[in-house]
Parts: sequence; structure tokens; C-alpha cells
Amino acid sequence: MKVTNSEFVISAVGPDQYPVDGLPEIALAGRSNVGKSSLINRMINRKNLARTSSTPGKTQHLNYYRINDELYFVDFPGYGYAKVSKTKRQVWGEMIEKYLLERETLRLVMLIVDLRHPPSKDDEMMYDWLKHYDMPVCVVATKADKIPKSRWPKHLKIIRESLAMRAGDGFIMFSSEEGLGKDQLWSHINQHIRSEDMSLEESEE
Ligand SMILES: Nc1nc2c(ncn2[C@@H]2O[C@H](COP(=O)(O)OP(=O)(O)OP(=O)(O)O)[C@@H](O)[C@H]2O)c(=O)[nH]1
Ligand SMILES: [Mg+2]
Repeated sequence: MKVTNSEFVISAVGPDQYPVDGLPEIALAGRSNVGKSSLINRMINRKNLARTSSTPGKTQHLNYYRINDELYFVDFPGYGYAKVSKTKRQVWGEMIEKYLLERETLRLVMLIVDLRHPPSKDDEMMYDWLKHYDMPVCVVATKADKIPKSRWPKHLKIIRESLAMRAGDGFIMFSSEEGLGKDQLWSHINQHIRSEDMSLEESEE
């Protein structure tokens, strides 16, 4: 997809604030600091539209980005950040769960993991939960530029096996720093925004 226009729409705290125009939505879930916002910026060729930081836990609401008047990226609050209070974590958890279960325009969840490390317990829980509800997931292993190419296959294998990935889910290696994986991810997203309803999704690959 050629991105000609992208804008930040809203940092939503609940369903009342979600957009009502019915465009398809692609959600981004992942550990705090894993690189979700950087991935969005790379996908839309913007340096800092999605706020990135070296301070984890920065994104605290569902941040909506509207792309080409064709779709939304929905940046979730990162999970697994110890300094966030238990109450706050619970509120985020409930908001995300409700969104995932009830948002009719949701087409795909991108689960962002760090290629360098085995998935965390939270990553495993998130993927299991998405599998349980039969949602289409694309696992994106980012920060690929941080390890030598020769070690990529080994790391990919660990991630695939630790998550017990379904054959039908996408699995893409990515680098926000260098742009690796961008075209592949766009073509995966394009396939999903054309589908009418997640429950009618056919598995691919
Ligand atoms: N080298 C490299 N650094 C990256 C990459 N992606 C993200 N980073 C860095 O990792 C840090 C965190 O990135 P963010 O995009 O802010 O992470 P996030 O997942 O949005 O974090 P929260 O909003 O706190 O959940 C920043 O310092 C980024 O510059 C990548 O592909 N390669
Ligand atoms: Mg972020």
C-alpha cells in the first residue's frame, strides 16, 4: 500500500471514543517498549507520528491512526511493564479484552515480539487468548537489525515453537530501523482489510 495520508485521530479511553466510520482496524499488541509505535511510524513513513520513547509504558490508551482513509492502526498500551500499578494494569486489560471481543471492525491483531528474545509469559498468554477466540493474528518479530542475520533462523524457530503458532497465522520478521519486512507486512494487512468479518476468515499460507 502506498501511504499518502496518515493522521493521529484519538487516544481513546473507551468505546465511546472509538471512530464510527466503520473503516477496518488492525490492532498492535505487545510488550511495553517492544517497538509497536516505531513499527507504525515505519509502515507509514513518518518519523514520529506515533510517539516512541525509551521510557516504557508511554502509550496508555488505545491510540488510533487513520491511514489513507482506508484503515486504522490501533496501538495498544504495552503490557508487562512492572512499574505500572496493578489497578491500572487491570483497567487496561479489561479495555483491551472488551475491544478484542466486541469491536466489529477489527480485522487482524499484530502481535509484536522482540526477535532477540524468547516470547515472554505475557506474549504467550496474549497469543493463547487470541487463539482461543479464533482471531487472525500476525506475529511480527521486530528489532531484527539488532542481531546478525546468521542468527535469525534460530530465533524465529524459538518464537514459533514457544508460542505454538498456528500454521495459518502470519509470521513476519521486521526492523523499524531498516525497513525490513515492511512490504510483506503491508501485503498481509491488505489481505485482511478486504475480509468482511474475522469470523469468516479463511486461513492462509
Ligand atoms: N534498533 C531498533 N530499535 C527499535 C526498533 N523498534 C523500536 N526500537 C526502539 O525501541 C524503543 C521502544 O520503541 P517504541 O516504538 O516506543 O515501543 P512501544 O512498543 O511503542 O512502547 P510502549 O508505547 O511503551 O508500549 C525505542 O527506543 C525505539 O527506537 C527496531 O526495529 N530496531
Ligand atoms: Mg508505543
